[in-house]
Amino acid sequence: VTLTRREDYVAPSHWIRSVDLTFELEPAKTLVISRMQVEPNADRPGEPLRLDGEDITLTRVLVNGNSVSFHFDAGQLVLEKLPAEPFALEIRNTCAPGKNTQLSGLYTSGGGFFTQCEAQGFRRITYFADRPDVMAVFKVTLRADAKLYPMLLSNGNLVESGELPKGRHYAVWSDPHPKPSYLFALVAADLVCREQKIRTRSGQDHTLQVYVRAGDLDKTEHAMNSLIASIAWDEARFGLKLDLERFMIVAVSDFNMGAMENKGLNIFNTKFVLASPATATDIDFGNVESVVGHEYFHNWTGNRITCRDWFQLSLKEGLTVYRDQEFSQDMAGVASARAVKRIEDVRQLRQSQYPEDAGPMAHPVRPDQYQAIDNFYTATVYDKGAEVVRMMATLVGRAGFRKGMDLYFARHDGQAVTCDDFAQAIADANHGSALAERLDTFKHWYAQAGTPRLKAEGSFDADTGRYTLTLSQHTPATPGQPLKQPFVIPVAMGLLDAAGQPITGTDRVLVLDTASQSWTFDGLTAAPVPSLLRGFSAPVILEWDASEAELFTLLGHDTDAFNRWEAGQRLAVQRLLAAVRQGGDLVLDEAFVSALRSVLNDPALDAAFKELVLTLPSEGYLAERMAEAGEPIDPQKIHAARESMRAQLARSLHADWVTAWEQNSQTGGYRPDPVSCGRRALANLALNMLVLDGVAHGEPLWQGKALQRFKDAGNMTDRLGALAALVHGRSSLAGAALERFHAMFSGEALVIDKWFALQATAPEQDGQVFAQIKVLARHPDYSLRNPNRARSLLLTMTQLNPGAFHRADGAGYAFWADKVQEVDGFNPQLASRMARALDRWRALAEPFRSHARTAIERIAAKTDLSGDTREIVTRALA
Ligand code: B3K
Ligand code: ZN
Repeated sequence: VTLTRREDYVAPSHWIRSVDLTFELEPAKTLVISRMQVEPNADRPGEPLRLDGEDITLTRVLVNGNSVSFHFDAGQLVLEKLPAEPFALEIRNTCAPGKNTQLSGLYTSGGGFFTQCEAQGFRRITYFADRPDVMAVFKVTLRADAKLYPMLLSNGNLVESGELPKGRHYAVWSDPHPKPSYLFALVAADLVCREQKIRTRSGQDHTLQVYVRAGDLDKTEHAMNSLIASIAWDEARFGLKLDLERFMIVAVSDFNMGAMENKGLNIFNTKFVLASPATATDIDFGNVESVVGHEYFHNWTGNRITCRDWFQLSLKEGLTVYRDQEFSQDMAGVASARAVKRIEDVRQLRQSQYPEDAGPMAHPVRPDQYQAIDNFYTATVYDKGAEVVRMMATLVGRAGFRKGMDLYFARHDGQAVTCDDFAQAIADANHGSALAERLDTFKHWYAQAGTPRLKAEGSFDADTGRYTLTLSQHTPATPGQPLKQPFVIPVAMGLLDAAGQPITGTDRVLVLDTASQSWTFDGLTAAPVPSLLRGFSAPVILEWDASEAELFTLLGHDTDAFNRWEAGQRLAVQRLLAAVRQGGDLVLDEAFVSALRSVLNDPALDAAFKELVLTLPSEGYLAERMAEAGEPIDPQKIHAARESMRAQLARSLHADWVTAWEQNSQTGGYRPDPVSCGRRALANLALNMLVLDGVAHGEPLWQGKALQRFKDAGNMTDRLGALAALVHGRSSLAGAALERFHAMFSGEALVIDKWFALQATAPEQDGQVFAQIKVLARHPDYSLRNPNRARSLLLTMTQLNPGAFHRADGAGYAFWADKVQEVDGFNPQLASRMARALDRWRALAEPFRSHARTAIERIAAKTDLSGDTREIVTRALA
């Protein structure tokens, strides 16, 4: 096991200035010829050239046309006694794309060839200095059977194409922009394309193309529109223009993650390209827009300016997530829709990043070491990284952030740089700002893992009319980092009076940069209600002993939509955890119910926001809250308490759910805009509650209505929502509806994924859901080989259905361990992702904890376990 350390970074011994690649494409054996112009690094004269290679067969090495001696060391090809002047290096090797089940490097999917090179897939194609600080100009010749692979694509511009003997053809592509090897891509497949010519604001002409399989063309309009919108947005908001004549997106159904930003040739998981009203939900439409945006925005933040080394991954990922979040907010438009998107992003951060930061995989946004870099494409690097960028933007203001970005590009365009370079540019463009004044302290966000606890205490002195707010911070130890320095925490806040009205002049952004600090507010006539951390201005855990009255005031009146939602969640969490602790029944109080009723019936609020407020905190979120309080997590007690609260809200708000359904269930012709998406979401929640209540009380009315809705639905959001109401409500009508759904969409892989996932999220009762998941794992349509399908059942269960996964008999863990072992045999990246499911095992109560340890140990005992999965289980058991 080798550990790579950030502090060991050294510049490369040689630069590779250009690469001319020729591929003779065959599934069983592809020949690769690589002709490189190599230049010794003047700072490291006389050093050997070490080239990375993995699972490929070397056939020839020529330096300036002559054969040379070489040897292998630690998996690298080592060339010694090389010329001191620039030289030509030619390498020939073969690889076997048809046998590449890892989906990293060059592989086949659905009869075509596709690549995935980030982070270290290029070395599985040919020998190369496979590191992001080596940037070369690529020219690529593809040769393949013309019938089987009519489309031959690579990065940049098509310069030549034509016929070859024996039914083959070729294409030559040239990319003028120097790039690291991880941004290389090729596609050779039988695809069709939607094309659109555009002229941008600045008057440049471009050709945009979305390539898919023949039957999928009618599902590409939304991706194309999202791409056009992304191009316009980046130019308008950041002054960043498309620098290529042609920009292509290709969809592939076997893909380890979401999508990949290869220069000019983005390759996407079909899940984030294909969308039609009949097959995709509102959430899918939103995801397509944000992922298309994300990959497009990488063209500047990632491709034009890339990472010096993989420890700097958040340089491009944190920044690009921030950019795609802002894009989606701008697309949503009005303030209330922006707030909904912000709440969803924060919910995601807390659901996935907070547990990561509290568990064995905790690492800084800029990690210090790794065994397998693929394990560090994490919620911390992406989502917490985006929060770090967002805090910078808060500290320098919107215009200041734009100035900082401009300076970043002016300084570093065409370079491979570090997170320090980015932060420095933002600070240097904003002298005297709250960021520039404390940049070194701010950068602890890059270096220290763990979620800070922000404690807030207020006191009011009636004699002087002064309110004092004291903020203090503390960050728990994480693996390898026992002691933490204080962070710079921007706390957006304001004060409300007891009636919930904002107190003029109290809105501000406090900047806490020490262990503890106080602020005063004068001229008050009564104790105010503080609204703290508005818009979730920092990725911390706010420890604030709010009274029930304060929370009700915030829920009912705060001007900040995020904190209104947050107050509702806190009220729910307090009740749920009290029930878990007492082990007794949960009896909902009228105050809480009527506060939720007011939100549900408030004509001034958006449906989307109502749906968020009325959705209870997830079981995973509740588990983390228990762990934060130092209490062992009992997933079954949490599940029982939450189910009980859902049932009571279904009952006590029955009339209000009916109204919500009646007002929101007809949205007319399908459009995925924020208003109609919000209405569909609320209608689906209402239907879910009404069916739940109907089943509980033996009333068939709403089950029948749900079935009718399922049959009549004009779009997938309504159809799946109705089906979910039946399945999640355990209606006796669910089985037949599921069968019908399966038959309706048998040719639609992405919809069949939903069919598996829906059943994997059904609320557990007496082990029936887990039993059904095991049955589904043997369904003829189920397969671990396709990552989307594998995830639809397994990751859905482990991440979203704690009640089914965490069983007192440990059978859920044993099932998981079997599947992780199996997948590890052919796709280590997918296996190591799945292996993260029990990261938090130490926080579990008995008997879960002991069963979990046994299951992890069983995975660890597999002798030929991949390096990726080994890193995960070793850290879990450490
Ligand atoms: N940069 C890719 C992720 C690559 C993951 C490699 N294991 C997608 C993205 O973040 O845009
Ligand atoms: Zn990215």
